[in-house]
Amino acid sequence: MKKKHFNRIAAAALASAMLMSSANAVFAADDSAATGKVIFSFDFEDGDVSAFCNRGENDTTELSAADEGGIDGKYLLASGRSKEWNGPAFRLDDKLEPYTEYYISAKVKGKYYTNVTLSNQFDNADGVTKYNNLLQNISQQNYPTEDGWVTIPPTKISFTDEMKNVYVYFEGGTDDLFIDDFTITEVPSVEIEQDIPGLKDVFVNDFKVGTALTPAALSSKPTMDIVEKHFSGSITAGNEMKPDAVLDKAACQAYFEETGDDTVPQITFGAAKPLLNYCQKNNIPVRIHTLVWHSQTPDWFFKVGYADDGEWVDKETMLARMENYIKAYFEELIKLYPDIDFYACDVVNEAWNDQGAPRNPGEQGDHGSNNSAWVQVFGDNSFIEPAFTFARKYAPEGCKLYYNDFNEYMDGKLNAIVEMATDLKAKGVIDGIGMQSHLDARQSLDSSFPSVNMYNKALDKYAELGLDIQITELDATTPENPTDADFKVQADYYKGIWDSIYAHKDSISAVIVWGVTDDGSWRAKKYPLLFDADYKAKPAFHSIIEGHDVPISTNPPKTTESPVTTTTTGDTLYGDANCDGKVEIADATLILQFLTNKDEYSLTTQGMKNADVSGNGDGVTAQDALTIQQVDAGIYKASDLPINK
Ligand code: 9MR
Repeated sequence: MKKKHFNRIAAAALASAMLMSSANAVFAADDSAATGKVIFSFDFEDGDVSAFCNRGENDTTELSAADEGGIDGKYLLASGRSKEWNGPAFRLDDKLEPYTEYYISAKVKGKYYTNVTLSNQFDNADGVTKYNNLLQNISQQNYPTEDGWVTIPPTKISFTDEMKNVYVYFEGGTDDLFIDDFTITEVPSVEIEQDIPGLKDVFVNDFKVGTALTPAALSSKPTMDIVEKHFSGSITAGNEMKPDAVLDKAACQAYFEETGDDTVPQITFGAAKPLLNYCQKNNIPVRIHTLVWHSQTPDWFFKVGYADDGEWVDKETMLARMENYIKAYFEELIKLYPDIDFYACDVVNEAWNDQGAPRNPGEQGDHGSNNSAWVQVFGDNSFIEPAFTFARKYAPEGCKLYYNDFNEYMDGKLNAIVEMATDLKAKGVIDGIGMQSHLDARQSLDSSFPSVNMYNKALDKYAELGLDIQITELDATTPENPTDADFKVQADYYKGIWDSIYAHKDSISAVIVWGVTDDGSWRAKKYPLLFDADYKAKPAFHSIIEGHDVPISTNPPKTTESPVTTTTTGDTLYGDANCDGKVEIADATLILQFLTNKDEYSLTTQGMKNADVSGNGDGVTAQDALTIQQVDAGIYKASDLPINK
């Protein structure tokens, strides 16, 4: 990479011009089909490491450009690291665009035993600093090396506009780290299919069609294009509105210490905010998932003093905690998002086992554990009714209340749900049943489970209750390593299930598919969704709309973001250095290329005029390229050009 032409060009041209980033980062002109356009590339040959920093006051890392032991000239040396978490770090949100996917790649060298992690740090919407690992176990053992230099494969990163102080950093061990060829490229954008109808539009007169999302999806444009076109009837937060995401342990304990009252749980929607902001902005109704569940609910919630090692509280205390939790949950949602249509809420989730009995008492344990701390404290499933009663009391108007479960077609569970729902209906506290519908398409339609017939019978039973039904988490797996034939069975199975849903449409108000593309599913290995990892509609998608009227999409086909255009003065389109009628990054690139190598790159006379956007009248300079880049970054409007007239 070091030898590539673009690096030298840009390094030279930008040495005086890169005000936007604090360093002479390389704003490159390379367009590679595999990894996308190069946005920054540092080879450190100019000795400048100022774009990198350590991780704050307590990080002892010192950064310098060194050349002893490098692959090819200089590199970034991170020395004096006294803690595993010490940097180096590189800030992203002041240089890159939110909602855009980038690849980070680099070469790293440590000791032969060093295990590096590429991590990400950011402040969330509540100003709380969060961390996550992008790539772990980067070591000489695990990745190809040249003389001990480990080549990190392009690793995806993206962020939303609510995330501030977004950094990527290298951590691991306390030895010196060497970094070279640190490169950021833009993941090539993908257009979703426009010649298929929006799923939500096909069934617009029948039921809402929606999906589940986690915040990471928000920064994937093609994913969100699919959401907008097909699933914008309803959004469920995949994890962020569950008790473990909402309950704030430190705040619970602090409140208890301050007041002596341990029945007023403290909550936060920090994790859900990016999703809820998206729904608010796009006017998308939200399903709340979920209030009372045995899983993804911390044990300390049920313990004296909210302490991990505390005793279980008594039933009375837990009832008070439950009421105050549900009250705070709804009050906070209404306060934060008065405009969102919270139209449905899973009040209680998965309380009955397949045989129709309560779960076992006990701590939560591993995922999939049958234990329930609710049963531990209440002795049985008698926590269900108060949960609904409190939800009815505090839920916003129009928010329907559901009992939600999987394997909802198994006889034992089905009967228990019907009995419970009949009672709750008589008490006026339940509105519907959520059928999760995590289904399995197998080798043949006959061996798929549940059979379409079994599923259809369950729908009949729930419909007979006179309550609403929502299909809340639909997915249907293929076998592992599926063949085309398996995808065909999956399509036929989906059609059978969907037709059965459609036949009950008078009792069904929403159908939610549990995820957007197969690779993002919780059962990714078995390709259970309607869109593949390349954002293409699968046979299953086509099968479920077959036979239905296909409306003209209410969303006009979306194209990639329209390039910025400027006002013109005579024939001059300021910023349009390459005279293609648009002002975009390519114009800045051409200016830099032109400045560094006029033999290879030229500007037309009109291009020269168009390019002179900064300090207008002083000819074409690197400052002009920077100004166009700043337009692209939203710092200036295109209509502001030329600046400094
Ligand atoms: O989709 C969720 C996945 O990201 C979590 O790892 C998992 C952990 O419990 O929960 C998944 O969602 C579950 C939902 O909340 C309830 N029904 C089963 C879903 C799949 O496990």
